[in-house]
Amino acid sequence: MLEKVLIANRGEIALRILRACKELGIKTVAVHSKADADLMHVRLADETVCIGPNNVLESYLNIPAIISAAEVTDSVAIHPGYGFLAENADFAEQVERSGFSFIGPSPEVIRLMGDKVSAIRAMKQAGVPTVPGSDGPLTDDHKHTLEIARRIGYPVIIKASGGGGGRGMRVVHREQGLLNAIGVTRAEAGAAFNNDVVYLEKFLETPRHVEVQVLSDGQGNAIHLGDRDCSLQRRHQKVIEEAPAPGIPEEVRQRVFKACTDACVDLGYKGAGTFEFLYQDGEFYFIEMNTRIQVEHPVSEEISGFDIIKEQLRIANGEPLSVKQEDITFSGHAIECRINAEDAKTFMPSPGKITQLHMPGGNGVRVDSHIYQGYSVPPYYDSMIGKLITWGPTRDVAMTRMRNALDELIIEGIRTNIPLHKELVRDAKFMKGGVNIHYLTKKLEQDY
Ligand code: MV4
Repeated sequence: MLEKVLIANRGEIALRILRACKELGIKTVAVHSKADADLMHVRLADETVCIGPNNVLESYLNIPAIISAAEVTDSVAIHPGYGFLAENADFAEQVERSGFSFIGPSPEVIRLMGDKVSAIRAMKQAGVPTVPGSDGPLTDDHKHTLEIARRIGYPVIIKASGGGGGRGMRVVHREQGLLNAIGVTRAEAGAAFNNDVVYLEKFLETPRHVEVQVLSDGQGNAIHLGDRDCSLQRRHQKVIEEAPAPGIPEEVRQRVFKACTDACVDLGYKGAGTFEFLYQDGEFYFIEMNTRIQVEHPVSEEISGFDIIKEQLRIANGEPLSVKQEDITFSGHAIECRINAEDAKTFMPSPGKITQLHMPGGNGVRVDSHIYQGYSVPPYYDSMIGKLITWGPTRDVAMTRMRNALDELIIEGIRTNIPLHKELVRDAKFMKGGVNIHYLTKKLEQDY
């Protein structure tokens, strides 16, 4: 097995990776900013290195500092977690050039998927269903562009190839607005991503966000761990996720799962990955692929009984997948509430000291969190302080367990979004299942 892994992240995911390493007998190195010396995983790691000041640019995004830390500790591999450098192809390349394993796909595949035009082209080629669109960059042939949009039909959406995750997009409802919207999106994309390539898709008005978790060993084997519904979101920040996605016909799901695993084999994909789809009117449409572990991976683990992070570590060690698809059996339903240190109504961050803490428990309850009583949530980083995950044999039981677990959860000293979650798990339409990506925004504009 890998001898020693450097965890290039912080918070709950750093602790999650540390736990997986410990289960596999791998030594751990925690790297942290000045403000993060008292993180839980830093206490538990075999070795720790302070890589810089509070500012993320000088710490968690500081590539030379992270690689130096790997060198001085004799680490053999680096796990990037999510966010920060997780999908930075240049980082993956420098990690490998310095003689360490990057726990994730090759720099080439990260780069391919980071460019949305090339990602969509590769997926379409591999047989994954995509959104009707320009199938490539828009050119300065305006007449041709107008023809493409007219063929697809309005509304259309202009997207930056270097964007993703909701950055660099513009919806166009009529032909009169198209060319101007393309110009503006192109200029913004050039400034934001140093890449002014834009493309066009049919704009789907009421889709759900459904994604497929995959694992592949880069040796011709790929499996899926089913789907997740992440439609409950606000400003591209997911709030509650669940697995499986409710109410999708079994043949449709199995068809998209097969397309995803086939695409992994096609790409020579290595590691964990997520295919993001929009799902509307019974059809899946690929939009992006994430080449990292995701925040919401626990709901897939809960319905499959499979540890995704441990498998990432085995794959990085050069092992073939430890299971075949037939060995994975799906059972029941899982829901995840992201717990944030923020005001439940204004969404303003609320850093500070946690003075009282009580974690819920019992059958089917999982808490992935690094917080403890007396811990101070620093103001410099993402406000997510943990995830509450429940499993049940049915969606109703998982939902009931989530209501009960949220009622047991006590965090004092800071404001949290727990009151919002308590409201959402009692919302009749959410409880029914299958709400679309606009549901939460609309609900927040009205009551609550
Ligand atoms: C879309 C779309 C509708 N039609 N593409 C936003 C994030 C990025 N991953 C893609 N996004 C969207 N692409 C077409 N052709 C609507 C969105 C979208 C969205 C997607 C998933 C989750 C939340 C969203 C919120 C607003 C818009």
